[in-house]
Amino acid sequence: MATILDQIIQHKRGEVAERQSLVPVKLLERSLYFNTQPLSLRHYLLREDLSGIIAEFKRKSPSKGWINPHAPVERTTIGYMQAGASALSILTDREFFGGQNEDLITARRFNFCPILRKDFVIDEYQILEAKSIGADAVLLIAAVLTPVEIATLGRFARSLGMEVLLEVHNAEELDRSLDAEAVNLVGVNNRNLHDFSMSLETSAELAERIPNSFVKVSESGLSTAAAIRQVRGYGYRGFLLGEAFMRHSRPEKACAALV
Ligand code: IGP
Repeated sequence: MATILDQIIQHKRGEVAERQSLVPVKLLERSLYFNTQPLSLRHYLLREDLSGIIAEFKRKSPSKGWINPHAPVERTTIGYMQAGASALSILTDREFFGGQNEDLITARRFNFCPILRKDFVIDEYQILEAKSIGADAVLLIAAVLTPVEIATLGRFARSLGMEVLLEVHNAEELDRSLDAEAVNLVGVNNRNLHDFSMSLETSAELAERIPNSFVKVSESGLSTAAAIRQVRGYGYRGFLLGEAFMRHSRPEKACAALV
């Protein structure tokens, strides 16, 4: 049976082909942001004066359904940063997460901080697109990419000055995907994208297998300051939180309460 991840990737292939025929690479390269220097997510996460929190803007998800269809991007992202988040993660997938590129463009317009474009990257076109809308970093998900794809896509993003967060869920994905020239941050997803089961033990188990040259990010299922302290103790310097904030009508207030 096709898992949700298979469905997302299948849909994404069609979407990328469609987008590509609508907006050719030549046009992306002429965008305002194309020649600007991205901010370093790594540096922001390692700064001792910041929280390490990557605050996510996510309207819905396959595991939770609608989380928050109403919160405006401007107020939420500005509020996240004023609350003390280190960076933003913006879901741009429309079909499964209710996002759009325009959300990232809006967040970019109002915030000076690293912005991660959260989507399912399978093609270099999406990396050019990320750059053209002002993203500083892209996500590559090991569960849906071969080692060669990770190396190629990651190096391509790096060649454009962006940083790459590699997402893994188990030791096998980690061991086959680590490429220092393609990836500079490693995210351990506490949520299994195949069956949505969640455990902070995943962060505990994988921490020591990740060389210290990569900045470690713990993703998903974090909702309290205690949980963040716990994974910080395992060596993580980045903490990606979405639902814990977005399930409130004013997500930025939930962020302020936690930082
Ligand atoms: C945030 P949570 O449990 O705080 O809402 O999780 C983030 O980690 C999650 O949205 C996520 C994600 C992804 C979404 C992690 N990896 C890949 C889409 C694609």
